[in-house]
Amino acid sequence: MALTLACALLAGCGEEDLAPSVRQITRHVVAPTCEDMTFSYFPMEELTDYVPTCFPPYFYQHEGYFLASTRQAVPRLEKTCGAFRILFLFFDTEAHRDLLLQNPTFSEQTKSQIQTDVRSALSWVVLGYGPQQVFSHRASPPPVTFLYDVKVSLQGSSSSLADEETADFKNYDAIVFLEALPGDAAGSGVLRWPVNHPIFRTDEPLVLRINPRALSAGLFYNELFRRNVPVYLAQYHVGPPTFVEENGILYNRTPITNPRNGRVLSGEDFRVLSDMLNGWHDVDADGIPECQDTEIDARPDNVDADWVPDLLDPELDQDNGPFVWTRE
Ligand SMILES: [Ca+2]
Ligand SMILES: [Ca+2]
Ligand SMILES: [Ca+2]
Repeated sequence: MALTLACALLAGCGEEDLAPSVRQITRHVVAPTCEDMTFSYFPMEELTDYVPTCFPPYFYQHEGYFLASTRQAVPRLEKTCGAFRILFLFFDTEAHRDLLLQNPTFSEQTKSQIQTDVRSALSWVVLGYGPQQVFSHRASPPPVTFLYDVKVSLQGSSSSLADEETADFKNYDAIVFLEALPGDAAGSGVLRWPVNHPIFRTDEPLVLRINPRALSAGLFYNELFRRNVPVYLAQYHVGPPTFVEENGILYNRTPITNPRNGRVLSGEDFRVLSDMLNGWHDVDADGIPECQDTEIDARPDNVDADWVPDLLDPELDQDNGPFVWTRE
């Protein structure tokens, strides 16, 4: 009975052709696959975004990007491991300095230095954003290092940037604009610069925004990495919207189900899924995280040798995972 049940839960159980022992992984970029470069136009609040017609409308149903043909998740950073060169660009206005002074993570010494030498103060702040601090929610950081530059612009906001101020953007993996956001939001995930360019234009720089009042190592992680990949896979079923108040805080507890096995995903499942889609998980337990692993071994708990353990996997005959890492 136990074996029958195990087979019932593992779709593909007993089907040899679904269980290759080793698969080669090749890295690709998204752009070259998108041959149809006709854009649809969507007004999105203050932003204007262009979505190529070869991309699916999943974008509005889920947080994240997916390919229509394979429904693979599409990351927006082209890498999630390795050495990252990041520019913090502060827009030096009185209002933005006031927001910095309200930042609860800054020391009194930093706050007094903000008044006299804001670039130097911010340089000291980001010097403290090492991998241990940025990934403090994990037992150990993934294979990521950071090199930071800090610059100050006398423009009021990123919308007034002159060409000469953006000329060196191409030297960075991402540029963090430190400025106020619409609706007093704390941050926004990465976008291509200029912002009306499509996300897959890999020749354009990536920028993100953080409110100076909210700048912290944790928020920097959230905007650069966590929001870089989908929160859940496009195939999952989203249940009726459910909000629960606990200790005065409203939590979104909408059930998300893996349609293949009926599993309702837990908070821990989502945390692991975010790691997996960023390539930091080690699904075949060979000691090499997926973003550096050139071969994924099939295992009993991952018969299709993709990036997603079968418990969370919506399809055992599909390669589920980000598009930059696909099969030969
Ligand atoms: Ca591995
Ligand atoms: Ca799998
Ligand atoms: Ca799969």
